[in-house]
Amino acid sequence: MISNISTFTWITIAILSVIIAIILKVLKTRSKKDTFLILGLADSGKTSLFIKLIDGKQVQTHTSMKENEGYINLEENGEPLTKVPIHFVDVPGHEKLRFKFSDFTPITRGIIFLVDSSTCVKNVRSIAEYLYDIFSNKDVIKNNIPALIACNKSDMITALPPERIQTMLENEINQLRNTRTSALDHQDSSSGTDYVEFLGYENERFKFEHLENEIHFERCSVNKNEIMEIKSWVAEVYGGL
Ligand SMILES: Nc1nc2c(ncn2[C@@H]2O[C@H](COP(=O)(O)OP(=O)(O)OP(=O)(O)O)[C@@H](O)[C@H]2O)c(=O)[nH]1
Ligand SMILES: [Mg+2]
Repeated sequence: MISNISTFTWITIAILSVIIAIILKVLKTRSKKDTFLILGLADSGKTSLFIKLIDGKQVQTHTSMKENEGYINLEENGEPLTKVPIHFVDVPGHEKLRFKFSDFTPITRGIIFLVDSSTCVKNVRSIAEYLYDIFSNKDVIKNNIPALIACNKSDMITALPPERIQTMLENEINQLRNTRTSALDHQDSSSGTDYVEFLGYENERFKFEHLENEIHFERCSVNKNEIMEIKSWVAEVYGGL
């Protein structure tokens, strides 16, 4: 009888240990920050980039209604750039769908934000608003998530260079910061639920370099397969080979 009980106890302990080990492994995998997000307004080239990273092909894309995600082997001229495949998530840029990006920020290692360099003048407000939401996201702040602002469609004759885009966005975010924070000043603050993150330094015009997060601007053209800067940046942030 005694030996039966102890056998039963041992089996129970063994089963429980296996279950606990599995739970811990799942939790660890879930909290691993190894995802790269591909964000940006609709039509900026996110899905084109996602597909190009997978197989180097250029395909006709349509506006996305849901995320594309997958593990991709990053390589250049047949040479791997990282030891393991990288998890990428392309989040649709449609205004009503883009908020989904925050579902992934707890597991995000880096953000690739695509800008259409040929239409960014007319879209500057929307781009700045999206960037404001990203850089005030609590995970992006807490985990100091780096971002690459990839100025796409550089093949277009109307494309602006990254330096011009950076200055234009800094000016726009500066204005947006004033509007967002002053709108709050005029609200009844008794509810205490509204909170707007103040980006950058107080009493100084906004600059990307004032953020804690590392931010780079690069030009690229997904259609012309000029995406080496994006791949190298991902490999560098991930830790390379
Ligand atoms: N000229 C040029 N066109 C590009 C480039 N990259 C993408 N495009 C085109 O831009 C259009 C939109 O590309 P998508 O990849 O579907 O854009 P998206 O960002 O996924 O858009 P949503 O899914 O609506 O958020 C397509 O017609 C692409 O062929 C580029 O480097 N140069
Ligand atoms: Mg898309």
